[in-house]
Amino acid sequence: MSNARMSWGTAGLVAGFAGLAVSHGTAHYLGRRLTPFDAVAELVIDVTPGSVAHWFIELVGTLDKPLLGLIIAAIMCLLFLAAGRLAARAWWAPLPLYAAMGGFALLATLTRDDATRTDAVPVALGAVCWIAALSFITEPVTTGSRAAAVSAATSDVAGDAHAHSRRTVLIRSAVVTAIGVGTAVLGPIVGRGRRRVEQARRLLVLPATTPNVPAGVSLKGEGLTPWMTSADDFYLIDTAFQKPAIDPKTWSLRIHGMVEREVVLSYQELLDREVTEDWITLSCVSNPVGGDLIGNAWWSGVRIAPLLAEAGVRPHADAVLQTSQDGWTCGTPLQALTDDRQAMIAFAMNGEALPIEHGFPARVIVPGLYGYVSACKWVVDIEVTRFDRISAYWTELGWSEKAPLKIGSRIDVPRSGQDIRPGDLRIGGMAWAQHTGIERVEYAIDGGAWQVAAIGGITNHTVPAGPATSAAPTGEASSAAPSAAPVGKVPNRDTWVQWAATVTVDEGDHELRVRAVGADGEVQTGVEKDVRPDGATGWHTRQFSVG
Ligand SMILES: Nc1nc2c(c(=O)[nH]1)N[C@H]1C(S)=C(S)[C@@H](COP(=O)(O)O)O[C@H]1N2
Ligand SMILES: [Mo]
Repeated sequence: MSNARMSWGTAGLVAGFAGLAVSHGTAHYLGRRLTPFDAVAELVIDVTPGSVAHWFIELVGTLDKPLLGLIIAAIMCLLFLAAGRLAARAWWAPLPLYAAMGGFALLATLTRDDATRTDAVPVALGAVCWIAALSFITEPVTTGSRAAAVSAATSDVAGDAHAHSRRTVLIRSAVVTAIGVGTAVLGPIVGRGRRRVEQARRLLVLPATTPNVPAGVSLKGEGLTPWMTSADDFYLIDTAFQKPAIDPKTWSLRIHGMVEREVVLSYQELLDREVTEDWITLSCVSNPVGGDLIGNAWWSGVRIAPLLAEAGVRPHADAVLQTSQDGWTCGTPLQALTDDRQAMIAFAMNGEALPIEHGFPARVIVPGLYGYVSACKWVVDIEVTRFDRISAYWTELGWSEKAPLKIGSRIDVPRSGQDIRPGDLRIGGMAWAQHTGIERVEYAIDGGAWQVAAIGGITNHTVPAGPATSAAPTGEASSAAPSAAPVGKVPNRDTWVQWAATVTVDEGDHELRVRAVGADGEVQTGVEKDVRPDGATGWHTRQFSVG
């Protein structure tokens, strides 16, 4: 009996340490400062009262940290043993314990000052490993013991079955241990590549200017989304489980296909060309009505049109197939790359080298198109071709071949669940009509008439010339205008705008809805369509209660 308890406990230990090793390996692989284990130790240090810490350090001197590590490790051993024994009852019985341990590690990890969402990955993988490894190791016993129980009743084959499942358990434990040790050893080695690239990236001095958010684009209103999206807050969408870490020294871009002469650019050759910079809003086709898969940044790069002209595009070409270093592809209409818009090979975002996950060292940005047909990150190959000869990653999966970004608008305030009192209420959000520009934004309360909201930045007309100050605190349409941006550089044609208004609300339940009108007169449709196959439509509405 105690033997059986032993082996369940041992299985728990093996699975537990494998999970720890996997979290360790991934944390190092991802170049994190702390492993989840380290983070737990830091949290313990944080919450230990000063007097206790002082007493402990007096007692053990500089051994304090190793000893703390040992204590935590000992507690974890007990918990791993317990998890193993729980598994003897049912495969799911250890789950609450694992969830509690994983939850605690997550809390420890995410409360570090320098934590980012990436820090959650090692914790999650470690926890998944606990569950998977424990059920993998013990599966022969659970099935075997049932078989043994059955056969024991009829014959003496039971002993054999038992020995057999024991052997399988041993083999499986060895496999799990090997995976754990392998990850722990390989993670840091493979991860060094990414760290080297990150270092190279930080040392780069690029011909990119630091963005100046244009005067007047930001309206007053708590909870409004910042007009400029920081790189950290910029949504991330890609198919790469491990983001390509490309050394700019080894990067090159090849432009070929239906051209007179191939063009190949090294990173330095790209930087040496004429630089273009612009505010451009990028959105994902999967952004649902009211969603946040959209962001606005200051991009620095090299215009694609002159590059294509240099290559000499042959007649009958109508598309460009872009390929990333990790093999992702997208098809872009040639016209969007050769007309007057600022389609570029971008190397910087908000004045700094592209972050690795946003496409370092270079990606494509095309105003007016959804990301999946235009914004290839880690781009290495641009093939001039025809739509009838290519198929790209997402179009193969049933998304549209062509996908211009649809006019849209979103409510950010009031937030859901916001505490609202009767009286004046500030409402607002974002609106965009890419490569056309926003003419106006309208809102309606409780199905009433559409009202015109204030919009940030320069509006195309409707707004009389006013003093060059930032926007009106109350958000009257007429006072939300002025700034000194040169004509033709209106930061709204290719960017989103903030909209806001102040409304008076009385007690009870209300509904707010919003719609945008483009500079070409297009009124955002209220017809609701799903994101598939070429972008969602419909008015964003928000229910709120006042009381
Ligand atoms: N190499 C590569 N580039 C890619 C993708 C991808 O999966 N792989 N996803 C695209 C999609 S669907 C979008 S919406 C944008 C998102 O860019 P971001 O992650 O920098 O916001 O990148 C595009 N470029
Ligand atoms: Mo996307």
